[in-house]
Parts: sequence; C-alpha cells; structure tokens
Amino acid sequence: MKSWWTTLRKIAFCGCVWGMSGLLSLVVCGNMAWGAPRYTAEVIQMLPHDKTAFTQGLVVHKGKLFESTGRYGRSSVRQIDPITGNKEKEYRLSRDVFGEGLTLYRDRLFQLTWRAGVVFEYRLKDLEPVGEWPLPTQGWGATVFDDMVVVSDGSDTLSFYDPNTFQLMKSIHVHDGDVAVLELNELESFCGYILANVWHKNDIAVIEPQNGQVVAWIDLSFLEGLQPGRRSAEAVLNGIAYDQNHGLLYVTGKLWPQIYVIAVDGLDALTNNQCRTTGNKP
Ligand SMILES: [Ca+2]
Repeated sequence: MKSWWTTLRKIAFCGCVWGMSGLLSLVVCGNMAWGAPRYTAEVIQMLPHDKTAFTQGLVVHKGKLFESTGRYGRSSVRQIDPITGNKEKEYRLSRDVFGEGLTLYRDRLFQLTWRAGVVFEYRLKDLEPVGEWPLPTQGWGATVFDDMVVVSDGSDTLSFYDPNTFQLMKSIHVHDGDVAVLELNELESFCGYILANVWHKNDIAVIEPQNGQVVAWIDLSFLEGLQPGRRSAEAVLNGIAYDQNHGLLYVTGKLWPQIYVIAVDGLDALTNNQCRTTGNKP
C-alpha cells in the first residue's frame, strides 16, 4: 500500500513540476530514483564461515562473533571464533521456530523469529535462554540504536523497542529520496547510522535513523564473484557486524563459506573518521 502511495505521490509531483517546466521535471524526477551516493568496498580479510548456516543476524563482541541462523529445524544462536570459524557455544531452537535477526544489549542477546511473534532473550555468557517477548510483526533484522532494539519486518519500516519492556517507542520509514526502500533485512549500528541489508540485493543501505533517509549505498556486488560453486537462490548477502574498538566491519551471507572483513572509505569519511572500517589505531 505504502509503495503505491509513494508512486502516486511521485507521479503527481512530477506532473506538477512538468507543468511549470519540462526541463526541470526531468531533473527533479531523475533525482527521485535511488540516488544516494554509492560507496565501493574492498576485502581486507577473509574468514571461514559455516556454509550450512542460513545467516539471519551477525554481532561482534569482544573478539567473538554471535550469529543467528534460520530455517525450520535448523535455527540456532551461536558463538563463533572468527579466526577458525568454530562454533564455541550453540543453542538450537525448536523445530517449529524460524530464527531471524540478532542483537546485543548489555549482557543480553535478543533473537527475533520470523513468524512466531516472539523475541527470545539469552544470557550472553552461555547463551542460556532467559526470557521471551511478544513481537507484533514479522521479525527480519535487529540491532541496537540509542538504547532501543531496532527491528525490521520485511517492509520499509524500522521499529524501535524498549529493551526492558519491549514496548514500541517509535518507528521510521526508510527511503532514498522519495522512494521507499522495502524488504529491509539484517541491521547493524554504525556510528550514528543504521546499516541494512536489503533482501536479495548486494547493496547495504546507510540510513539516517532520525528521518529514515538513505544517505549512501555500499555496493557489495563484487562479493558474488568471490563465492565459489553453485549456491541456492536464497544464498544472499545477509549479515553485518561492526567492531568499533578495532575498526572492523564484517559481512557475510546465507550459506556463504566466508565472512569478509571489508573497508569502505566513503563510510569512514561520512563519520569524519570517527568510526573507521580500515582499522583503528590503539
Ligand atoms: Ca548485525
């Protein structure tokens, strides 16, 4: 519904401007396509990844990766050594639940579920389940921003929840110019911005959380050429984790055999180098 409304608004606005000036109309309408700047990236390290892991969420904390995997009967939350790729701890979900986004708030991990209407809470140190919260939407991706758990649900909406009560605090709609960005998936906070995978796309949106504006795209289409062998059509980019202490940005995908540490110069410049993806000097 929202995308139709956006399209109608776009047509109406362009028509109005056309009436004033045909040339101006072309300029204005052209800018209404996805027009945010596109950043390129380079791989600075390749790490092993369980190629059977249907990655739905990725978090880094104190040198360990935490991952949520999906699919019925194969969903889990796990702690991983990033260098070896070995699972150090794992909690498996019941067969009727499809795991989704994962995020860390203080010493608690929150894991979304796709359609079960529940968020699972775990103790960070041993991945023991310690609570459940109702979720009124589908669960896709999660991160923490400004002391709130941010949830994507497959639309252009990001919903912000209080991590102590799971009450909805606010929501925003994500857009590039006047165009809604739908199917937002796995999320990550980055120095005042929210990074979001878009389902079945090789681009990561860089979102201004105050107004939902996409300020840039990180083009990771080159990673597809680095994936050896045949893959499932669902083996798409979906996994972002940022270690601010070490300046490392991790990305991976569903069923991908690798996790990539990538550097994005444009992203560093966007934050005036307050947050870097090329390593922070101690
Ligand atoms: Ca993440």
